[in-house]
Amino acid sequence: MDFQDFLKTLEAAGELHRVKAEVDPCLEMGAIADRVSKEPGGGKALLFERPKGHAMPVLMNAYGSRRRMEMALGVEKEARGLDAIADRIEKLIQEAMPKPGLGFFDKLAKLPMLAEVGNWMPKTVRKGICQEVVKTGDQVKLSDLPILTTWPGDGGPFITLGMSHTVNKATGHRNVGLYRLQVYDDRTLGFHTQLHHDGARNRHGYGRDERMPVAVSFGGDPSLTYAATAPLPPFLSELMFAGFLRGEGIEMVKCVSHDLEVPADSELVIEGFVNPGELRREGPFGDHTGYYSLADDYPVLHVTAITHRKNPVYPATIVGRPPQEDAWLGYATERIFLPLLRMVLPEIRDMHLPAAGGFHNLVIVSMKKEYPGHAQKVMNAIWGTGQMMFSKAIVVVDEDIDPHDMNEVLFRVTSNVDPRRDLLFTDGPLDVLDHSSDRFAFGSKVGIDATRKNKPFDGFRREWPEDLVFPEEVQAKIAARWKDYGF
Ligand SMILES: Cc1cc2nc3c(=O)[nH]c(=O)nc-3n(C[C@H](O)[C@H](O)[C@H](O)COP(=O)(O)O)c2cc1C
Ligand SMILES: [Mn+2]
Repeated sequence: MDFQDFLKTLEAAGELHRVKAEVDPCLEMGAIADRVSKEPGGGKALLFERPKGHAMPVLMNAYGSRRRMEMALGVEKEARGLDAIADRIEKLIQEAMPKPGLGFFDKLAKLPMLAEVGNWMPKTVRKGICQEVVKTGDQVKLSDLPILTTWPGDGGPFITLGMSHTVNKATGHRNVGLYRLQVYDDRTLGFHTQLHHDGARNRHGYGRDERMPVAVSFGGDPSLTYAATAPLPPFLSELMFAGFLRGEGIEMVKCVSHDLEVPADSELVIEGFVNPGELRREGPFGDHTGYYSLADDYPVLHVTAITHRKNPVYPATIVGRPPQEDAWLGYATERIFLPLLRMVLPEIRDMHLPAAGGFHNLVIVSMKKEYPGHAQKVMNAIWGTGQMMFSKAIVVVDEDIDPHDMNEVLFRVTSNVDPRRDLLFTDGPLDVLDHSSDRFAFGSKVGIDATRKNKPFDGFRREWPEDLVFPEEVQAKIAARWKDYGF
């Protein structure tokens, strides 16, 4: 599926609203998308047909609902929706586990899904629609693109839904990450690769006099846009992960001004180089923390070419006070990454990253507690796992509690917790966008053990009261007689 197929699918499903009036990409578009994405359920996708001063239409809020996120990842017809992807991953993990008593070839024969891995790899092709129009040299003008200024205090216009392709020089691994890019002028962009992300790590692999090639692609199969936001470990390629999600490898074509490859069916590609050591003030930017992230020094991307298909659609998003479109990208991650987390923490039942916590600030997990310190062990493990290291507050509830039911979670936190006993304080890395800590990217964290303290190993000296539950026969009786009561 290319991006315009996705657009058609959205429209056929009644998920697209076309805005035919002229709309200014400076503030007006962002304000509309902010309001629509905050409607219950996330509102519709928005196609701005007439961006002021530009011919290229703009698509926003494309991923901004559960249904559209499911459509983007091809699971809208699955009963378990995004959890169907988690199920596939769980099955893969089980298949990959060594089975006792089987010989090597038996084992291979029993791995139908692992045999598919080859199909998920990206493939190189000679031509792509993303190069139907090629602009190099003096023809390169970022101002030709309908790039949004989303918030009034922003340092300028920002590209918000471009996927940055880089290569790790040491390993040859390709990385695709979704990073914002600030427009300085017609051929210069800020390259906002945050400290902890692979994009930043890749930059450090280039020598003192080596320019790092970068390509920023837009659109193509929506599964790659999601994969570019997913917290994959550096060795796991986003291209391959997107191939897994869509069941087929992505076709890649070589750039026109350097050797990187980009998805052949991209709407639009910006090619360029990052010079060694060159930094420039980037930001401020109204961010998904719900605040302006502070201006700081970041690498600069010098644009060498812009290529696009004949009638491209420009994809954009706005980030700001949650909930917004990106909450649904985060929701996909919550569902898809649960089985991976459970590989190392099988005691975890379920997990919830509430949108209000902006992905990192609040993690709620339900777990089966089996030994002294078990809830604290889970907290510490989460603080030691990939991008979950940023979690500022972790709430642990018992296995029978639904972590998505916020009323239930608050009930357990406020009633089960003895603050001096059940709060665990620690320090560690914070997301670079966090503003609450006095120090950059470092601060304190809290774990809240809201489990019942009724196990012998809890060392609780008084009696722990039981939950209030009516006997099943009484519940069945009143259900059967509900009409008799005049309801
Ligand atoms: C809408 C949106 C905007 C983002 N902007 C940035 C950004 O400007 N810089 C950044 O480093 N990460 C940004 N991220 C987060 C990264 O995309 C995410 O952490 C990803 O896993 C990083 O991948 P990497 O480790 O391969 O670089 C953004 C995420 C979303 C959903
Ligand atoms: Mn990565």
